[in-house]
Amino acid sequence: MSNDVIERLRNGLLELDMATAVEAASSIVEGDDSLAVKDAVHAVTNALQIVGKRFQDGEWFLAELVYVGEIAKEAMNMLSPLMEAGATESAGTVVVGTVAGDLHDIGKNIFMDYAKSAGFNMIDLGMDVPTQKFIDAVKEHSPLSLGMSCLLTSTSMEIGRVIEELKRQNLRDKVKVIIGGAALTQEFAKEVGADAFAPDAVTGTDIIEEWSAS
Ligand code: B1M
Repeated sequence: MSNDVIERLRNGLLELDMATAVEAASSIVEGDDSLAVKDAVHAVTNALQIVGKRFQDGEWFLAELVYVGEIAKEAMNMLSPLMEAGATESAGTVVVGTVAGDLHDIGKNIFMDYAKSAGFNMIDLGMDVPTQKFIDAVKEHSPLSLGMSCLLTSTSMEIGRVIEELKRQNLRDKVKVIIGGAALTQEFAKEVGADAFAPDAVTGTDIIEEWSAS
C-alpha cells in the first residue's frame, strides 16, 4: 500500500474534504492490508491533533471541529471492521464509555477496535455516560475492566466520581479501572485511584492484556 493513500486520508481531514478522505479510506479497505489500516488510524489521530491545535489557536472554529469529527468518524467506520478481523477467543469483557458531559468518542472507539482485535469482548456504553450507568454495567457484566475515556478537563472529575461510587457499592476490588483521553495524565490516574492510564489505544490494549493474563 503506498504512502500516497495515507497522505490523501490525512489531507482529507486537514482540508475538510470528506470525498477525498472517504475515497482514501475506501482504497485502504480494498487493499485489505492490516499494516496500512494501522497507519491510517495513526494518520486520523495525528490529523485530529493538528486540528485541535488549530482550534486552540483560534485558526479554526466550532463548525470546522464538528465537520472534521464527522469526516474522522466516517473514515473510522470504514476502517474498524478490518481491525476487528483478527479477533479469536475472548480475552475477557471490558465495559467502556466516555464520561458524563463529554461528547468525544473517536479515541474511545479506536481503543475499542484495538481491544476487540486482541480478542476482548467490548461493551460500549457510548458517550456522556452518567455514573450510575457505569455502575449498573459493572454489576450486570462483571467485567475484567472498566474503561473511561475523557477529553475535557472540565469533565475529568467524573472519573473520580465513578471510582468513589464503585468503592461505596463494594465493587472497586472486583474490577480494574483503565482511563484514557487527551485531558488525562498518569498523575491524574493516581490521584483519582484508577489502576492505569493509557496514553494511546495500543498501550491501553497492552495493559488490559496484561491484566487478562494475570
Ligand atoms: Co473537542 N475539544 N470540543 N470536539 N476536540 C478537544 C478535546 C480540545 C483539546 C481541542 C482544543 O482546544 N485543543 C478541547 C478540550 C480542551 C480541554 O478541556 N482540555 C476541546 C473542546 C474545548 C471542545 C468543546 C468544548 C468546543 C466548544 O463547544 N466550544 C466541545 C465540547 C463538547 C462536549 O464534549 N460536551 C467540543 C466538541 C468537539 C466535537 C463534538 C466537535 C468533536 C468530537 C467528535 C467526536 O468525538 N465524535 C471534537 C473534536 C474532534 C476534538 C479534537 C480536535 C479531536 C479529538 C479526537 O478525536 N482526537 C480535540 C483535540 C485534541 O484531542 N487534541 C478536541 C483523536 C483521538 C484518536 O484522540 O481521543 O485522545 P484521543 O484518543 C486517543 C488516546 O487518548 C487514547 O486512545 C486514542 C488513540 O490512541 N484513548 C484511550 C482515548 N480514550 C481512551 C480510553 C482508554 C484507553 C485509551 O481506556 C478506556
